Amino acid sequence: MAARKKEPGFATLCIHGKKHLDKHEGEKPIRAISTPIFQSSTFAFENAEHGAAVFRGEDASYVYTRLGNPTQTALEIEMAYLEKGEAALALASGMAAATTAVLNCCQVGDHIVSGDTLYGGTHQLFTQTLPRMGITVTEVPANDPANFAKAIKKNTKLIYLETPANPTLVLTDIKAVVKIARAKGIPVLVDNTFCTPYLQNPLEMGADIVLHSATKYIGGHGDTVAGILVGKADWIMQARMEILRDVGGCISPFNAWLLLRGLKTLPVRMDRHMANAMEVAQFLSYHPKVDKVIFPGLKTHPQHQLAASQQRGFGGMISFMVSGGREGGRVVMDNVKLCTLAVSLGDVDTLIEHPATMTHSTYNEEELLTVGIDPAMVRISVGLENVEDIIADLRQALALI
Ligand code: LCS
Repeated sequence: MAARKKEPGFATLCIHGKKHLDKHEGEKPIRAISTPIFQSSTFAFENAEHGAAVFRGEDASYVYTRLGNPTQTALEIEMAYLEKGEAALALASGMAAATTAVLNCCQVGDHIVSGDTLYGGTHQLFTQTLPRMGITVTEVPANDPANFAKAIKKNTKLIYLETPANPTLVLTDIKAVVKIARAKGIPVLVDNTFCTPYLQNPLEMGADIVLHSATKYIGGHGDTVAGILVGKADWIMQARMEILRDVGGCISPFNAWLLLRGLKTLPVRMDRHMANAMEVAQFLSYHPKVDKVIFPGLKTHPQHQLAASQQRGFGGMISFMVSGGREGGRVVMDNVKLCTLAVSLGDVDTLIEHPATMTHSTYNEEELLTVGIDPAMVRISVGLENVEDIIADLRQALALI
């Protein structure tokens, strides 16, 4: 019997990709090791009939970078492959990806059910902007799948999950929610930003759409803003040819290239983020000035078992509450020297921020308390520095409380 061809490992795929778009017609054959940046807004037609055929949809040649560009395509092929989906669409930001996904699923009069802890920008989209367009959203505690079942209405057209959620690190049991949604024919979207495809593949668990703020771990170096959607080929085609075409949130070729470069080191970076985060979480959990540490890798996390079974690792994000409440948190954030006080996450640098007044200031006081974003909560995106240096920095800042 012929041996089954073994799939290359994740790290190999991140570096070598599924397809290389690096062969050019030139004076000499070229095989670049890095995908070229096609820094071109438009693409020439061979003749008038060729152009007309492209616009009739009979020829798939590149037309215009808002609709597609070879560097974007290389990224989309790679992301679809890593997320085990049929196709992907690269966009200008994670929020462009969220808006594109919602508009591709819903119209006026439709309804979405989502978890109640989301990135603050997504919460604002759901509670302010979409209702103005006649799309309503019910946000429910995401740790119990039954809450999603209860909130579904006749006009529900999308279930939107963020797991682990920003910044409370609440997990949602993807398979359980998919089961509920399937019975009603409702698509499930999972924002996989915190895990990346290295740690979690929601499509393999039955979800229909994966979303990334690629600004974070995919890019990984704090130098670009971008978003990705992965899903069925026809859904992605509609998102590109209707929503992206009309709303216009396309990614630049250069940013697509930065993400391709970021992907090459994704597994190596994630391993180090996770190892560092585990040590930082342990340090914090034994520190006398720290009241509570939220990290899915700690046994004290109420969903530690779900994290261990649903994910292939616990990620690099930690939230913690220091004694002295909000003022204690302020002392830490104002006195760190190595860690940078900044929003965003998933960068090589360790970033520290205050969700209640920064990333999640779109939640009002009551909502913050309901969803568990304590005013004393400090969020840390553990970077790739030597972990002893990160810990020493936090130790000296905590000593000032
Ligand atoms: N989804 C998640 C889970 C996020 O954390 C973010 C941004 C987005 C979507 C939106 O992506 P963007 O448009 O920024 O690429 N989260 C941020 C954060 O926690 N700090 O700054 C941005």
